[in-house]
Amino acid sequence: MKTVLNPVHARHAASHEFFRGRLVPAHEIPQRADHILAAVQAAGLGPVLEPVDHGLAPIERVHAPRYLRFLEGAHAEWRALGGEGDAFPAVWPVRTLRSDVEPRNFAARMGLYSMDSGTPLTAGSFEAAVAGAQCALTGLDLLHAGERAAYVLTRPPGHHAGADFFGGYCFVNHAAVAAQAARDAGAQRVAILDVDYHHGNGTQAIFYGRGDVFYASLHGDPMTELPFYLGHADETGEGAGEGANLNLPLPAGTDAPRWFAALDRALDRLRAWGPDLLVVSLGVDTYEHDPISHFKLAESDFPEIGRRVAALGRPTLWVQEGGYATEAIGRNVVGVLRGFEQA
Ligand code: OKP
Ligand code: ZN
Repeated sequence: MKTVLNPVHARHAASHEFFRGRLVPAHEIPQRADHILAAVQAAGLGPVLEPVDHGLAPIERVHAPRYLRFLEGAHAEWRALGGEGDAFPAVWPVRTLRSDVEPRNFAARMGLYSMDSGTPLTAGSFEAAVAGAQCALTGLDLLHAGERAAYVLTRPPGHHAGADFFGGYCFVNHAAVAAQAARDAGAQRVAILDVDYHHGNGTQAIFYGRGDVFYASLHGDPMTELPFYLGHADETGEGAGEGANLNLPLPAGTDAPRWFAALDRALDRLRAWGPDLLVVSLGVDTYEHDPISHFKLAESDFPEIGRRVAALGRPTLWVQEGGYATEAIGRNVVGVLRGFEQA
């Protein structure tokens, strides 16, 4: 399997994140991708390619142009106002406040375009995230050229990013950009399977009213896990999208037998729906030793994910999302991909 590596991922390098009122060392760090790359090479998974630049147009098919413009200049604005280090939002337009008017004040715009204070915005965040989307688009090109699968090795992750907001460590929704680009290239039905520990609220919201892109996710129950305000089982899509969204929230402590039972439910639905192409949001923060998550998959369980996804028999784009046990992340990711290849 070919890997498309984001060559500028390390330009997004947060030193700290907020956790229980304190700044603690960031979890979402460049070393994550370094460990994955080392494992890809050690396993001889296949060639590692650079992305081809597809420009901003395919990203604007998913993200609001005014959001992207804000993101591009946000860190410079923060610095110009005397902000030090990474930028964080402090105020949000919650219920009864207006989000249709874009304020001039910088802090107000930070809040308008974000979901949480847990996502440090650094000088290179925009560049790294946009390059991640280019990797996803390049991976899609590989499928169009006849590859059975491709792996997009990028960070920061993407599935929490909505059409016009960042959050949950995410800025640009790479999986959504790829799914939309696949539709624009002629695929009639695209499925996104999200196996990250967290619900991909951004991806779900982007396609919620559409019947041409199915979003299926198994994840930590939002009653206790980020993104908290989306990801419940009763969210089944709306309008033309009714029936094209599947959420399988699972309790903390979920072990491999129960997790794979949920994966099979999701795969059964996708099989019945019949996608032309599959995008997998591949988070491995379901790992038992992940520092911020609470599922119980062992390293030896990850290849089985690849095997079961392979049984769907669709061209598959694997897009990297979470996974914060940095030392193990490479083995877990490559385990999935080799399981797929050997199936
Ligand atoms: C992104 B992805 C710990 C709180 C963590 C953010 C989690 C984002 C996960 N300090 N909050 O879905 O892996
Ligand atoms: Zn996650």
